[in-house]
Amino acid sequence: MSTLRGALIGCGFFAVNQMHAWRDIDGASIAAICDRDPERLRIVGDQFGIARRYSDAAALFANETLDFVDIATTVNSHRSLVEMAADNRVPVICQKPFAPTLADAKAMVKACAHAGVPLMVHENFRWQSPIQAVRAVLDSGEIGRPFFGRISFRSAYDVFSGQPYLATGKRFIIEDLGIHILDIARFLLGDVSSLTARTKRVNPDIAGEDVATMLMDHDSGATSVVDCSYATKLATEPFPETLIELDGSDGTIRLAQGYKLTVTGRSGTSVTDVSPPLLTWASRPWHNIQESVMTIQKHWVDCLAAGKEPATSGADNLKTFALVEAAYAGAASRQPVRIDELL
Ligand code: NAD
Ligand code: 89V
Repeated sequence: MSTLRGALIGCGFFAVNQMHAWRDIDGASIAAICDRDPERLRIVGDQFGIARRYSDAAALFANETLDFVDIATTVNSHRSLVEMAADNRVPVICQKPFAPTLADAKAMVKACAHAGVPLMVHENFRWQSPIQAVRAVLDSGEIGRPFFGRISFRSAYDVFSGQPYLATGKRFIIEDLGIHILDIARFLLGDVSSLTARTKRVNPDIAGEDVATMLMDHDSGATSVVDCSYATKLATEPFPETLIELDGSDGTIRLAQGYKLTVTGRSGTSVTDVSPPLLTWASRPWHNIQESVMTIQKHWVDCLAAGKEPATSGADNLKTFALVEAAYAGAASRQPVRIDELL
């Protein structure tokens, strides 16, 4: 397979993980980088030995011949950059949250479809190996037909020191973190028909909500609860683990803190350690997320090579993004929200 020539736009806090992963992936490499902050451009360029550096994305597209572009900027720049990639006929990966609004997200999907350009959202949590392990048990039929799920992320980890912008936005936990957990719920239990939500702000020093509880009806008939909190102080801090309970007609799955997977089903009970590997460049507790960055980027390379739509394509992500919009609307109105009316 020939090596795909990529560029990265946005050299901030999280992009460093993406750069490490690109360095380790066969079949793709980053030839050029772009950031409007010269200091970030210098730091990432020097760390990864990238000489071709741009402060302006338009100049990057004008001067480089690219097989793909990886957008790792924060949300407000996503639409203009994705549309720029589409105009230049360059396949594009865009970090989550895909867009500030569902209307923007739909426009981005349309622009890429119109240009015939593949589009993947870097929605990586479903690619974490413990989550994939849960999905494999479901697919094996061991617990029968799932009728209930609880997908939970509760923590008091200081995310604001690495990502200060998270403290200032009107929207916080649902837009930034809940989006991952809602995507996991879709990944495990299928698409959603309606959602009811409640939110709270416990931390007085931030602008947005830091607690959210969502109840969802899935098309499959299953019911799920997705609960997220950054105001939950526990004896052992679980960040960034997603905990899962699934009840099926023939058994149960429990993914508990410490990456302990307990399955009770047709063949009895098994307990497995599904801890993610610690990649050479990774560090605890982020290694779970870091491994999923590697996996999703490999998936992109495989899909581009095979001409296949990525699992977390722009079109797929609209269905996750609709849950975010529904959660904010439903928390404000205190009414259930129908998802098909948003899509
Ligand atoms: P950051 O602010 O540290 O980095 C963003 C960088 O983009 C900055 O260096 C900024 O100068 C640059 N930038 C912004 N607009 C630009 C433009 N138009 N052209 C060129 N450069 C531009 O932010 P971050 O914490 O790295 O987050 C980036 C994205 O990654 C966000 O969307 C965030 O939600 C997401 N994120 C994802 C995960 C995950 O697990 N998937 C984890 C953390 C952050
Ligand atoms: O994954 C993310 O988007 C991160 C964090 C895990 C801190 O919420 O912002």
